[in-house]
Amino acid sequence: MDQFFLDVKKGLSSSPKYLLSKYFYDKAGDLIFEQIMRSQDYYLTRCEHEIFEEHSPTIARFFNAPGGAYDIIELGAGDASKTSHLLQHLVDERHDFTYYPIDISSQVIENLETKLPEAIPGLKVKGLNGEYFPMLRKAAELSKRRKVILFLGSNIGNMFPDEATTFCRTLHHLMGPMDLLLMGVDLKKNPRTILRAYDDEEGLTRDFNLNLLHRINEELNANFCVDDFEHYQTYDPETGSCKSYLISAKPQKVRIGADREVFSFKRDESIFMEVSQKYDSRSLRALANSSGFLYVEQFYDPDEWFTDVLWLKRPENSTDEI
Ligand code: AVJ
Repeated sequence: MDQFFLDVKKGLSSSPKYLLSKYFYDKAGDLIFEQIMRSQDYYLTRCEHEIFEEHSPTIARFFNAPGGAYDIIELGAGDASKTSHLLQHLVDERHDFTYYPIDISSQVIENLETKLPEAIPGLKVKGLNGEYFPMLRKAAELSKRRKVILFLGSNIGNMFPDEATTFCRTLHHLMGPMDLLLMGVDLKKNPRTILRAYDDEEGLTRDFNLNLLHRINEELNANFCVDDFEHYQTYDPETGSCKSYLISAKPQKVRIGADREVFSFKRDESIFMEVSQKYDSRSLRALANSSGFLYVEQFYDPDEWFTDVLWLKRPENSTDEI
C-alpha cells in the first residue's frame, strides 16, 4: 500500500497525533515554500545567501585543498538557488568536479539538469532522483572520486537532536575517509525572531501546514474541513525546538481512504506537524563528535543567525575527540 497513506493513518491513530513534514512538498507546497524563502520574516534563506556571497572563496579553498578531481553531492537540492553562487565560483576557479543534486522530486531534478548548465556554463550536472541515502550509495557507485556532501538550508532542523545524530552517523558511514560535509544550520537567537519566522505576518507557514490537509483530501480521498484547523507555533529557547501544530477548532470526524476509515478529533486536539530545531556551538560540536566527524571550519552571516559548518570524515583509525 502507498507509504503516504500508511504514514498518515499511523500518525492520526497515535496519541498525540502527528503528520510528517516531508509530505509538505507537493506542487502547491513547493510554491508556498518558495514564497516563504523570499519572505521578510523567514530570515534563514537570506542569511545562508549572505554566507555564500561572503565566504565562497574560502569554502572553495577547503574543497580543493586535498587536490584532484572531486564530486559535489547535494542532499535535497531544491532549485539550487542557495548553491548556484558557490557552484559559479568553483567553475570560475576551474575546479574539476561534477555536481550531483539529489532530490525526491523528479520535476526538480529535470529542471536542474536543463537549467543549471545554461546558467553556469561549464558546470557538469548529473541529477539523482530519489531518497537521500539510496542516492548517496548510487553516487558512490557512479564515481570513486573524493566527495563533498552539501546539506544546506537547515534541512537537518526537521529532525530532533537524537534523530539528527542517527542521521549524521549514517551519513558518516556512507562517506569515504577525507570526504567533507558542508551543512547549513539555523542558530539559537532571540526567541521572538525565531517564532516570527514560523508565525509570519502573511500566514505563509499556516498555509504551508494546512496544505498537507488539502493534499490528504486530494490524494487519499479524505474530507478534512481545512477551515476547522488552526495553526499554532511554539519555540522553546531551552531545547531549541521550534514546533508547528494544527489544532482542531471543534470536535470533528474525518474520513480517509477508499474504506472511509474514521479519525476523530476532540476540540483543541493537536496534530504535531514539524520541528525546526535550532542549535548553538556547543550542541553542534556535540553533534559532530557523536557522529564521528572532525570539525574543520564554520561560516557565519554578519548577524551570526545562521551557520554553515564544514566537517571532515576523520580517518578510520583516529579516535581523537575534539
Ligand atoms: C526546509 C526544513 C529548513 O524548517 O525552516 C519553513 C521548512 N517550515 N517554514 C524550516 C519550513 C516552515 C524549513 N526547512
